[in-house]
Amino acid sequence: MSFDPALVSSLSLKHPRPHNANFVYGTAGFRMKAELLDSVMFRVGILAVLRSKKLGGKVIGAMITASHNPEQDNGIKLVEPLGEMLLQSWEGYATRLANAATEADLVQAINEIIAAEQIDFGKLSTKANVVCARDTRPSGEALVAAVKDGVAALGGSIVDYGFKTTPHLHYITRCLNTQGTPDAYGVPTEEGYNDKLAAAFKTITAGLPRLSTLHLDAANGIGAPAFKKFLETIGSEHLSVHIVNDDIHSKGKLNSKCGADFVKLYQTKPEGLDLAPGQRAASFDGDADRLVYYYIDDNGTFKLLDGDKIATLAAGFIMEQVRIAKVQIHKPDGTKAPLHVGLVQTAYANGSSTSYVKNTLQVPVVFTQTGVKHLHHAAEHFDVGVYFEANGHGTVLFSKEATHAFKTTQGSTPEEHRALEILRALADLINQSVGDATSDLLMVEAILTVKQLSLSGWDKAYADLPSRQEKVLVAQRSIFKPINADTELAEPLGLQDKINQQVQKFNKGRCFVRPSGTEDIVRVYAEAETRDETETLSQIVCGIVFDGYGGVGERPAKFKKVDAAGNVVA
Ligand code: 16G
Ligand code: MG
Repeated sequence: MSFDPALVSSLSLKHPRPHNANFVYGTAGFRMKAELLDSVMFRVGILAVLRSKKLGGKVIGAMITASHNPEQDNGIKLVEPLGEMLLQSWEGYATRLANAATEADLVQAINEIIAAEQIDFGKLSTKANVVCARDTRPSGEALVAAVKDGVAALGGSIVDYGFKTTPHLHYITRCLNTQGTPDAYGVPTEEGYNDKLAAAFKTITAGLPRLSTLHLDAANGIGAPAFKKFLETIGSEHLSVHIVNDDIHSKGKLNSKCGADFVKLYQTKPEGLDLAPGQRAASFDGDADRLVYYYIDDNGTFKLLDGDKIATLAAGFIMEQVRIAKVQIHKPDGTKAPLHVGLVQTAYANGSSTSYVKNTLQVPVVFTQTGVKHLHHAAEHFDVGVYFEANGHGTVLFSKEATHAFKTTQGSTPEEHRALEILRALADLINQSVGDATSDLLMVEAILTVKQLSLSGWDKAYADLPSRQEKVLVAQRSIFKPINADTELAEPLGLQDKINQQVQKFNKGRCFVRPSGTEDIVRVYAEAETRDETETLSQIVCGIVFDGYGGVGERPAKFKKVDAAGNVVA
């Protein structure tokens, strides 16, 4: 026997599994009401050890957060050695461990994983290493203790980094695993992170006139203290940010009527922020991995600059610098080739942004399923892979060849030197391991500073099509089977035809239905040429789903009714 089943059992008894619970490791790990999570945390601790052992003792991250969810929720996700999300083929093991019904079944599940993955558990040289951190949720402390017990149950070691943003933990994990190698990513501390980003930001913006103050809504979450520390590091002469919604101590404030998710969903400014026309503002979500910008225009209209706008700003700017610097990739056969720039979006990307990227920027667009891991992997296929979800989660990935080319290209004019300097600094400024609100904010501020661009100036690139997102409560969301990067449904049979029949009645109409991976609902996204058309399309499809596919609870009056021929009757 390669581990001590008695130890696993005795520690597991301290973290009993709730009866009748069914846990699924979903898009963003386990996420639910915090009171249900104790046993899950313990078992994820076990899984982290197994993953580390499988990878020869590499450090695995465990982040305890429920992101933009309300304060009573919590969750956990594991981080791979280079900062990516847990390998998808291991998600099933997470689910298996979490649902093991008894201590004996848990021990059996561990043995199954060891066998399936051929983990040499007894090998003493591969000590398992785990690092963990948590956001500001009050439930976090006890849940961290449960993770530690899980790690201890299999004899692994764990270092607790305390309160950190999700991107901090991804960064730290990557730094720890690359220390002392040619791919060394940085000093594995929050201070190391702040120093690295501050230096890169200063390089890009040196000598340029400063932008006006940015008002930052930190969602009353971990982003508030984290960004304050960053501002102390960089100094107010380099960056002027005024943080609001920074109350991490009062109960119930986290993500409540504030934060990136709230602003994106309701297309309105958060509570706690007085926004005057012309002022610049941005929001983080509760664990500081999402970012959206916004402002009030001269007509008093709220204008959102979401993940699509951030992606297009970044892609356009990087392409411009690459062009100026005349950077080329050195191929293994000795020839040179232009950098391959690409953009990754999901079905939630506004149709206007996709047209702008394809037609104006002339950059190829790839669509993936919702969920950062899918976008991240697709972006890895480019030399410069820009990926963002419309909700503000994303980053830019540079291939090894691209970073090498930035470093080795010798510019011959001052313009070329400057563009190369910017590209090198961008590769440091942009978090390569995961979408990161702090790093993304600095990237946007740096680009806007170089271009001396206002938010309305940035916004002019293209006009969003009106869009609408609705939730429909259904009895069983698992009957909805999305295909084609979530843009269509294979099942329930016939539903997609009904949606298509409606969509073609609307100018620039687009609509899709997908089951949420984080909430027990189905989401309906609609887009059309005008706000009224968008609204109508949305309510028709919501009605079709609710009436024909298991809607539960009170039927929202705004949902429209259609007859068998697809005509709206009410
Ligand atoms: C999670 C995902 C996010 C995705 C969202 C979709 C990560 C780290 N986060 O928050 O990328 O947009 O889920 O939620 O993967 P939904 O399935 O409820 O629409
Ligand atoms: Mg988040």
